[in-house]
Amino acid sequence: MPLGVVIKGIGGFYYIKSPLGLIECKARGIFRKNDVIPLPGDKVSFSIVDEEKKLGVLDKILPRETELVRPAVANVTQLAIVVAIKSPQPDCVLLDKLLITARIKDIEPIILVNKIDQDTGDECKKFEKLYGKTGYKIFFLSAKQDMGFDQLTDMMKGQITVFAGQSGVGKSTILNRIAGSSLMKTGEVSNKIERGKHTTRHAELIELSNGGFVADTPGFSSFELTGLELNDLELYYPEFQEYLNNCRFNGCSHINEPDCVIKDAVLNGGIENERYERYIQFYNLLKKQKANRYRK
Ligand SMILES: Nc1nc2c(ncn2[C@@H]2O[C@H](COP(=O)(O)OP(=O)(O)OP(=O)(O)O)[C@@H](O)[C@H]2O)c(=O)[nH]1
Ligand SMILES: [Mg+2]
Ligand SMILES: [Zn+2]
Repeated sequence: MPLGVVIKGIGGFYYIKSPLGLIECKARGIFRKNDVIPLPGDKVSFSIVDEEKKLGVLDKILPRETELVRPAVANVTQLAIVVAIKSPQPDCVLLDKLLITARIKDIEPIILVNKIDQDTGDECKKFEKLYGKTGYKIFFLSAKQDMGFDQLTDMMKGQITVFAGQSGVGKSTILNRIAGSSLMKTGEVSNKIERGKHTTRHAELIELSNGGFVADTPGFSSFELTGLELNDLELYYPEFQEYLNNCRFNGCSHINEPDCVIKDAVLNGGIENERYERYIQFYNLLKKQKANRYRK
């Protein structure tokens, strides 16, 4: 049975990119019966029904390695979190939540700082200082002036990358620039799916000429941190790791306890104060969530 990757699902049809071309498939009834919905990014096996018209039936979904809920995409390997350097002002609460969420789901985050053409002072430097210690890859871009794209496009190679972030930061503009030349080459996809006719409520993977897949998402402003235990929050801060386990108290929350190496590191500049402040904010939020869970 041939194998392929679901690019998009719409109205009960699934478009599967495969060595045989783009195949339009219906899913077998068993999926609906079991309440399983094939997602973009799913690796699947299918059977050909009409070779000429490239029609088939989606038979089986291979086990998912990762699963994002919003957007609903399977097997995402990379989350590109986009902020604008100045307008709109970076929402670092959202950024930090997205960084944590990516790691919870075993997806590698990268940070894209867009609109650097609007940096009139030292905003980029400030951002670099604030997030450099996380060790996450940071790309400084201007989608408008086509700056910073060679390296970024290389990062998409062999990955399934989802773009996320606030509204208006330039996600779609960046994606169009990255996909630009390859959008032509994937004309096969555009004709068949009639790109643009449907509003993008459903995620769609776009294939790049270097073999990577990318997906856009509409901007959003906030979401709840879930899927982690209160005491594990510290594990999602890469710059905390070298200090952990050296506090006086086991299970130190790094907030009010004495002899806390995390607090020391914040004072000594080993950890950025702003990142730490948001850690406290998230810690308290998770604590409240936990209390509410027990009350119910
Ligand atoms: N100055 C400047 N403007 C940019 C740049 N990139 C995008 N823009 C502009 O920013 C605005 C928003 O860009 P979009 O690509 O629509 O932003 P988005 O993140 O997709 O927004 P949503 O789809 O609402 O989430 C548009 O007017 C773009 O032209 C840039 O590098 N510099
Ligand atoms: Mg957009
Ligand atoms: Zn501590």
